[in-house]
Amino acid sequence: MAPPKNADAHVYIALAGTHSPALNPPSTSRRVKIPLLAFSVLLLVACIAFVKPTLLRLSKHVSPTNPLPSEERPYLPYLHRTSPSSAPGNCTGSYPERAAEDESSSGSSSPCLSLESEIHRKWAGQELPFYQPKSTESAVFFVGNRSDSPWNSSAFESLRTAFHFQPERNWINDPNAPLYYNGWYHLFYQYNPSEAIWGLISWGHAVSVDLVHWLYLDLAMEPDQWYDINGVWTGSATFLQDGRIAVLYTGSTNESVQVQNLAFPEDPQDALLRKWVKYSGNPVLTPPTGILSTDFRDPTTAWLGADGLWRLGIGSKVSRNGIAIIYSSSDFVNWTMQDHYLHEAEDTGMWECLDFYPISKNGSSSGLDTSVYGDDVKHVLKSSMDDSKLDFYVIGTYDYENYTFTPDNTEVDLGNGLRYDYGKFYASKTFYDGNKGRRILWGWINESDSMQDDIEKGWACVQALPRQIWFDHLTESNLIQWPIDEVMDLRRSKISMRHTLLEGGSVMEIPRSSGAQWDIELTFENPISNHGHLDHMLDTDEPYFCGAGSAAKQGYYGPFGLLVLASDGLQEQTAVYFYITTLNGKPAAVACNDQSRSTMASDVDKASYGFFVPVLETEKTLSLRVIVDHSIVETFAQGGRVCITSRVYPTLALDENAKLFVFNNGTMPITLQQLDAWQMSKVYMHPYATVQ
Ligand code: DQQ
Repeated sequence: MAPPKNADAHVYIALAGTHSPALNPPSTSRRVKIPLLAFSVLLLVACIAFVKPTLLRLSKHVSPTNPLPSEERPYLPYLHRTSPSSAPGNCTGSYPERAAEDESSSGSSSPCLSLESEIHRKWAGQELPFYQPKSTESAVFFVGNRSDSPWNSSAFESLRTAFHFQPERNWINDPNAPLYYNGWYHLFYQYNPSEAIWGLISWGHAVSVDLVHWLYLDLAMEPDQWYDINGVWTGSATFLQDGRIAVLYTGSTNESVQVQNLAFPEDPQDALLRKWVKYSGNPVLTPPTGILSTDFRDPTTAWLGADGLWRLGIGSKVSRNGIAIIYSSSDFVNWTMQDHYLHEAEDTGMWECLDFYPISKNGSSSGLDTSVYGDDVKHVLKSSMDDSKLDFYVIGTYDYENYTFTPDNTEVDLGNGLRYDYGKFYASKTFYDGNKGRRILWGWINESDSMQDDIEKGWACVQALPRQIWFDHLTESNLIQWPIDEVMDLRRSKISMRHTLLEGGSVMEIPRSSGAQWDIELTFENPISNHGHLDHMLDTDEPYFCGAGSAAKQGYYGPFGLLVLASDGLQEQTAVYFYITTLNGKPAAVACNDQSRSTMASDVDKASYGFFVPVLETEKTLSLRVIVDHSIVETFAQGGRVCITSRVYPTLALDENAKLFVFNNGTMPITLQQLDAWQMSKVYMHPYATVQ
């Protein structure tokens, strides 16, 4: 067997050693040595046949140079390939009250993921497909139907996150109007103060000095006017030229019509912005002619145009086309609808939670305030797709004179192109942090378990960690997202591994890795750039996609990566990994979070999420950062080019019973160049009143 190029020398020295007797001439004592040798070989075979499996079973894991035979890999109970269409669980569903309707219209057998795409474009020198969901797909909402729960109340407590933002109890959804004001970061959020399911929504409110530790304040706004009596829905904050903060939000009226309302802080001297006053002339906008009364919501942060007028985007749809309606105003109260849409995309359904902002072309990680424009600036338009519950973004050029937006590549648009996150991440919103000169993204992570479990837990949903966001000037086609630096302040004790060869089919427990709160950074050698032409090793002409159970699919290079929230016996594990596949005849890397073995419980979402990762030819390593917080796994692949968030509910891998493993389920060895894993501390998150 010829060693693959660049493989670790010591492995092949060991192999060569087994052949060495044949290279030496027999000595005079050959007759004595041959039976001895035969006996030794027999003894060795016996050991391998009987002793090693026993030891392996006892230790439950293997060292990187002693991979388990494939039939004994405890982490591969699903060696057969599972296609997306046979994904377990059902991923249909929507808001609780619409679940039954969705169930009947889409059918319980609708695929959780379908990643087919006809659209290809050059992405970092590679032809990568873009994400195109089927209209029935919903990666975010899972509505289960459990009759009894496998968790008791203490287990539920173990599943609650330690450093993700979440109210003390009940239901949270979209982040609203994030802002920085006089020393405080503010987060408002869609909140049902009465129960752990979506319902009559108010604006929850919390403040922080570092976006990591939080103080809960009283509700900022409640449904108490005819124009928002059915819900104070999503909205955004804008700093006016005189420094005042104006909030525009959607109200669901007494007749369930969606209208836009204004509100201002009662006392601008109060840095905590505790009291809000709704404008007496509300609503300031009602659905225009031709727009359904329930398809008009979620105003953006406003920006100033070249003509000195404010501009504002609102999500809607016309027939099946998603649209961003654009308005202008000189006083923030009287708004005029423009004669064209900011943007429109065919057959994408209702657009929710629009976001529109500038980014620096030069790739600086600094952010830009929302009204900045110029030759050095590109714009990002984000829409949350009501049909699929997926957040798509598109990068393009905004014409400040004519207030039109043109995607860089007109073939790749909202609904068929880039996503912020290929897992559970929805209704996101950015804000410009004037404190540190950066743009920060908040996104909502929904549940993976049943509504009944949420009611029993008494809480549901969290916010993803705030991510700094900027343009990737290396690929020139996507954004980079990275947990804000303050998250690193939560890092405590560290475990490191360096230059570890993982044989094909091996899995290795990371010593001293008990715990469910981790920030892990790891890099692997990049087989694409390090091993030259891999054509003969690409097992199929079909690209690999992250389907349910996909960590069990054995390729040449991959899957390799990390098992997190893994139980001792590996009955439970969430695999986060790379797989080197083929795309248009060339090698390409896919990153996935596979939830299919994340829990012994049934009736939770067990889909696998992920996508192709742009990797430059010059990049010699593949990197993952994986943040684990009890029931959340947030993955940032290749420096944040692709992000994948999972919500998983183990029954065994709780708290100190959760462990970390590295694994390589490919047939080729792979080198883990570096792994650093930090235990993360719990954040301070309490009502403001209790610290007075
Ligand atoms: N959530 C809000 C709406 C928005 C939706 C209601 C998105 O304003 O469209 O809670 O999750």
